[in-house]
Amino acid sequence: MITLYQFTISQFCEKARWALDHKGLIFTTENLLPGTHARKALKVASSTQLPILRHGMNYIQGSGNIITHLDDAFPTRLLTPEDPELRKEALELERRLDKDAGLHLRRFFYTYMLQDSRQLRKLITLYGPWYSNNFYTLMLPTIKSRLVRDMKLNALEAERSRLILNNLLVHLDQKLENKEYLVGDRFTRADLTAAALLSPICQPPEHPYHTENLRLPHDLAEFQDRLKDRPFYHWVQRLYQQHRWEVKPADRYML
Ligand SMILES: N[C@@H](CCC(=O)N[C@@H](CS)C(=O)NCC(=O)O)C(=O)O
Repeated sequence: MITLYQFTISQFCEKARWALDHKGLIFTTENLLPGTHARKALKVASSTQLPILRHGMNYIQGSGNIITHLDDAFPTRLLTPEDPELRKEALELERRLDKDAGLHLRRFFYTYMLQDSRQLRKLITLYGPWYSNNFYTLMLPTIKSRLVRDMKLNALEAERSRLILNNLLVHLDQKLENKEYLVGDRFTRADLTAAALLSPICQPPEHPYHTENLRLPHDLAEFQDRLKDRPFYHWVQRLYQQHRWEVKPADRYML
């Protein structure tokens, strides 16, 4: 039995979820809400961060650890290259992506999402429990100040994060100039990580929670518009089209 403890809209949870789907595994999800998630997480793991995967009696925390665990436990459709050089390259790139496309995109993204309380509430309650909308209407001011504190959301940090993200995007554009995939010649955890972590700004229609329907606040929408012709942007859309649902629901196997 496999369960993913997640926030539906988290990019790191999308990374873990995609890895589970890539393996063709049938799993259940437990959708937690930011704020109330901490108690649940600390019961089974050492910190409050999601995603956390429950596999039988084991709990694995962190999207990268989850991919490694899945490749060890289900060694078909490997996401980690077997060749030692390619494996090293994929893991190094994943580490950079986790930071630059994960933490920095998130900081930049939420700094601007805070400008639009309605969309912010819509985003964090997406597919949440029935009471989430009312709960967050009351809790939004508290949640906002926690987001600001935990993610260091302010204009200066957001600008620094935007520059770091831009460097990464230039690096990806260059890497993808004459290549289909980031490492070697097949889909690996580096590609999955890049596409999942960039999904908030690329909004691919194949995202399982249809985040493409979310209206971005003005500044963020303008930033997105400027990216739409870039090679990395098209590449993320293509990866979602070709690889996000490669194993069809009917062909999955249950444990
Ligand atoms: N390195 C971690 C990052 C996970 C992470 O940052 N999770 C965020 C959501 S995107 C989280 O759980 N934040 C709430 C908290 O830390 O309590 C991973 O790869 O899974």
